[in-house]
Amino acid sequence: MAIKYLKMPENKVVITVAQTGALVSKKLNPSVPEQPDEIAQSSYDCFNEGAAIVHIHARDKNNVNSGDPAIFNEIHDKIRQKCNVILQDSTGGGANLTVEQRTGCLEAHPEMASLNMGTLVRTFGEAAGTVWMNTRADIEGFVKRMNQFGVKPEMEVYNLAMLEEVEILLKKGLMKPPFNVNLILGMAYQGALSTDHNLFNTYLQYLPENCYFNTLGVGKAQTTLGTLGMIMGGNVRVGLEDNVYYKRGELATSNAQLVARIVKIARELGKEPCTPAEARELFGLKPVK
Ligand code: KMH
Ligand code: ZN
Repeated sequence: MAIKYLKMPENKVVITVAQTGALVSKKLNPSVPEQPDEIAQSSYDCFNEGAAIVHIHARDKNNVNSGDPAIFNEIHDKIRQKCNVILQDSTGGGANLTVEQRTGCLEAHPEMASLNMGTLVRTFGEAAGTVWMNTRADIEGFVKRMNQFGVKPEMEVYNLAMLEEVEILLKKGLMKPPFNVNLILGMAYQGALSTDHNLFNTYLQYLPENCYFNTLGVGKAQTTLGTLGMIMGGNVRVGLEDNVYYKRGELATSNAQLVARIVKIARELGKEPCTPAEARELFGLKPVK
């Protein structure tokens, strides 16, 4: 089967860092940045190590997941005072947020936002058995709201059915190419495909035309599948949202440490991390000073 997706230039890779997430906290790893100042400092450190995009989740003062545009604005302003990294907000939110609240971040004008491509059931923990709604109508609603604010979606794909949902969405013509897809493996909490190399390869075979892809392996697959993804012409997402360890039994000391490791591997493969300006040009985002 011929591959259809867009490959990155052979000597380049875009690194995204997901620093905070909705599920991890300082209890799991004291280095998880939760409040705006911490997120901004961590973003700057990651930018200095080679990250071009920061994926952002907001917490209120009690560290509860929030969709409040004021908090997203504060995070954006604090990051912008330090560097021009691409701002990508999460519309995934958290188990406590409604679909409506999850679009709050768009009012803070990020450059990109996550777009989750299907409904999933949480499998364990406090929210086990609850449904994370992303119906086809919700997805279209998210895209239309992103279009109002000039925000580019990154489509989050957890299983093969969601790749079909990508095809269905693209046929509606609501989004401009090139498209961005994040291929997720290993997120057992939300029933994603497991971190099997053959499953990853299957994702790649069904990835539509005009799509750049990110590899997001949860846990130790952040490094292994991330490396494979780069070899296959893709980009990589790392960070404490998806993996709190540096290696077995050893917590990562920071998000920047995880960025530094993937950049080191990229360079060994002959790839330089894209600057934010280079990534903006590739993905069709407006330049930012
Ligand atoms: N936690 C990741 C597996 C979102 O924030 O909208 C997916 C994610 C989605 O980051
Ligand atoms: Zn996220």
